[in-house]
Amino acid sequence: MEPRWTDEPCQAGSVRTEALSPAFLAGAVEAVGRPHVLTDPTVTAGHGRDWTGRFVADPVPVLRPGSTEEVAAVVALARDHGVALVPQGGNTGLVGGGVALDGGVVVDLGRLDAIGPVDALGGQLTAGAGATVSAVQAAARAAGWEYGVDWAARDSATVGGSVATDAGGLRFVRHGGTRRQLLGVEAVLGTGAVVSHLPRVEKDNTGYHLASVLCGSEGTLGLVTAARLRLVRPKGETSVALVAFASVDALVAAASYLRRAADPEALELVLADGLALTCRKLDLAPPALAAAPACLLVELADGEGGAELAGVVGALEGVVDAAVATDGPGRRRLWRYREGHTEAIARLGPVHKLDVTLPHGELAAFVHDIPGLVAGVADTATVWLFGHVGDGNVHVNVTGVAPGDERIDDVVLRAAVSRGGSISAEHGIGRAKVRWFHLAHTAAEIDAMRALRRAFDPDGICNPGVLLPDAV
Ligand code: 2HG
Ligand code: ZN
Repeated sequence: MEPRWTDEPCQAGSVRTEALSPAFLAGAVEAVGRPHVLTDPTVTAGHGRDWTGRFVADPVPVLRPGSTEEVAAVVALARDHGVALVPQGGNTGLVGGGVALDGGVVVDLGRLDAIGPVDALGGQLTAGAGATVSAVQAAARAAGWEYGVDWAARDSATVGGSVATDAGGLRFVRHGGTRRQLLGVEAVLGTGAVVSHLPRVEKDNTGYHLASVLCGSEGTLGLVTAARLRLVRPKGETSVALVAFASVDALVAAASYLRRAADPEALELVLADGLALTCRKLDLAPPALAAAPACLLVELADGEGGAELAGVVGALEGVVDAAVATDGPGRRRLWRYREGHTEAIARLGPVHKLDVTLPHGELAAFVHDIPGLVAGVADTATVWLFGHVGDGNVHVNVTGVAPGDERIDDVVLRAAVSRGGSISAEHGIGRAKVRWFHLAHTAAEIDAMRALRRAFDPDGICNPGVLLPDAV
């Protein structure tokens, strides 16, 4: 099914209106309790729009289960009535995967926000799907550990969403993404079965790792209700540098050198235009740096109050200037230039977000080519590039074009693939990239995924229209 874009009128009588039937709603009230069945469009509107502003759904009921048993009751009800379930956490998704564009109901898992005790010896905890990433980080820190996954939406984004999309984030270069932290999950599958494997042991190779299968499945196999997460050692004192480079090529070479020669906590790319926009839109004083086309943000464990990082930066080639911060406020100020990009760009209107990864050797050429390639298909477009250079992950944001203008997506995704890259690094496929999924996998792989989906969700109620090209 084609996504409906914000500039297209809504069709009356869209699919799966059974969700609005009195019998379904009465069942929903029985399953989760009357206060947790939201049907007033003024209340549910926020659940129908994701962070791109590009995917906007007609209002649908929102169900708010408060336990795994209630989620199971919702799945049973949905199977009986043939109603699609769209799981939602903090609704910070960027690919239209968490909004009910094709109707059905939204299942808001925010009430499942309990965080269990930290196993302080083993470095693990169990978090409900609705726990925010920042709440997990705080619980880990309070017990002398750290959670290895982090990104700007940490206060809204949830564990469930992070598992569903295999979210990557700002620390991937150091700790990997969500899948690498995931020891086990509890979930209600589309079959209605509750699977709960939340092991207290780190090494556990007992057969299929269902947690890995569900991780990145974007709600198409079932609804994740809790996750057992591995914690990492605290990063201790760090210093942050914003390093201005004479060219993107020099910056990419420096990032590669730093991955080999140091142990960076983060390696992030910002370009001059994105930096200027972020300062303008968020009212930030620009960094005290000489003008340069590109900056690398480096965070490094630094027991010497900045001296270690200064030494490392001093060894890099192509550096024009650098600002180093060693205290909390200074570090946060430098990070804001990078983390503020999404918010600043959102103020320009709906955004095409293409979250691609490139082999490291192709990254600089890709960054050079993209503005010209996009201008070739839409001369009103403005391209914003930033991202996790340490992982080869560039966020291509395009503004100034219609939300439904897929020529933009097409040219960017094909450019990434033609250079050996991936069409999705960390945001997922959602509805936004279904059309290009075949660029990422062979027909045999897609068939295997479809078979898996049929086994987990025989009635096709789990986030239909998302991830795989055809309906199951
Ligand atoms: C980030 O790295 C997020 O800040 C969002 O993945 C990227 O807004 C985006 O395109
Ligand atoms: Zn990112």
